[in-house]
Amino acid sequence: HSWEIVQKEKPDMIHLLDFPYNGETRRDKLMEGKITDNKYHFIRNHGGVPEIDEDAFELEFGGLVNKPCNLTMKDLKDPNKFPQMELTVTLQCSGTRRIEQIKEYPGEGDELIQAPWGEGAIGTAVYRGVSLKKVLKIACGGLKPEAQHLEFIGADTYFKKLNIFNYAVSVPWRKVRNAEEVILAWEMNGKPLPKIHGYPLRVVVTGYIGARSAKWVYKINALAEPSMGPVQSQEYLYYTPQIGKHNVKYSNGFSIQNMPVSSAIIFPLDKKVIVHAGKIAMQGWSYSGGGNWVERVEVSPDGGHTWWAVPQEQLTQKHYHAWRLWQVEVPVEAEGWIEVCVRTWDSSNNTEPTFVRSAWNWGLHVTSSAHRIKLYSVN
Ligand code: MTE
Ligand code: MO
Repeated sequence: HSWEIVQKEKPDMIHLLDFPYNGETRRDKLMEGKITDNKYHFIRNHGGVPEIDEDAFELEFGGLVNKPCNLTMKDLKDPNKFPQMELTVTLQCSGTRRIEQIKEYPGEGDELIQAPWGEGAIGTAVYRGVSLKKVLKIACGGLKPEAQHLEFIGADTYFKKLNIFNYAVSVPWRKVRNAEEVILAWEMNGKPLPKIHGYPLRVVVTGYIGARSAKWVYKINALAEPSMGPVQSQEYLYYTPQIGKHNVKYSNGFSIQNMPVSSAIIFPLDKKVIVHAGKIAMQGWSYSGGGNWVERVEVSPDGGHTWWAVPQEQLTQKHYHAWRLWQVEVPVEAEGWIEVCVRTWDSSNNTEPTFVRSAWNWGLHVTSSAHRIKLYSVN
């Protein structure tokens, strides 16, 4: 079913897996503009695409809320009940650029859970919906004092170790409470949320790994502890470097929530021959989550010995919740094989580890190291 939807609505993706469907954005479409067209926005699924009738649909609130309740889409979309908001948000899968870690050392899992993502598991859209904080306040009368986490349950199911689970994740309550940066969205770039992106309703959690932005959300629980669902408790863990197949234990990893600063060179492509007159043109993206934004992008023509800042006017606008696309011409004298790289600095002065081996982890998540490619320079 999901493959049929993809063929009809998103035939031009870089298809990674047919089922569960996973697809990456084409390089040219990644660089087309700050907003990624719905037709090309990456897709990450753990199971199938549920068929939901919007008119019959109800979002259920339970657990440690003061007043458990159900809301229809009509309730949620009624501006007299809940004020609406729009946010431009970059969603990045924590598996972005995983392929570099796989090439370095093998890691956890089979293809089914660990798609071999390149640089295209990231995209930016304008989401319209309501602030989850406001809905909890208005419809549920707030949360009980012992509530610390909010669990989002999706209508899709997937298999793990012979059991069947609904997709379920959680975020700390303070992430929702402290700012209106978690939304229940029904519109993506001015159009109804596409089926494969969560129709009729999804959560959009700014600054967090894509996994927390639950699609097809039909149930929200306030909890004292993080969700016990396997996606929250057993996946998206950042393991210590000593962890491998022989000794993996969930307790040796911490849960990845905020997305760190990262970047990618999109053009030129790796291993290309470039004929030039002293300068090589480059393009790419830079993003930082965790309440940070991209301040500066630097490129290196010599494997990271010298760095050139990309002039601010060659980056798209500075943005709290979204990436910045950039283009630059970097001076190159050398001929033959060269290594060019990019690194980004964010608003907390964080930057990226130098080598992919510094970022390697058994779960193959957050490949945040400086992105390096090799080019054959003909000057
Ligand atoms: N929500 C549900 N219900 N099921 C899923 O498999 N995948 C998550 C998240 N929300 C997922 C989900 C992951 S890992 C990512 S990266 C984002 O959705 C991707 O969102 P997109 O497919 O709209 O790009
Ligand atoms: Mo993801």
